Amino acid sequence: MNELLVTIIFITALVLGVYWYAGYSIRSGIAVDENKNLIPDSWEKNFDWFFKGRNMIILLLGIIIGYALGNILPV
Ligand SMILES: [Ca+2]
Repeated sequence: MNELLVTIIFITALVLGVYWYAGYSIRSGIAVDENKNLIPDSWEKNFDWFFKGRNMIILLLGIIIGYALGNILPV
């Protein structure tokens, strides 16, 4: 169970890192964002769902972490 939690936290950090990098790359001019929707245009074609579902994905990861913690920590 502990390995599962570490894996989930790692995945969450990775996902948040990608969201952060998307914003960072636009602000710093590494990526082009012609339509100003804060998604690098080169990512939009393939990873549109990843940004559209952003709130849902973060919520889901939070629930999974909470659930895993609830199973690990003694009550
Ligand atoms: Ca864009």
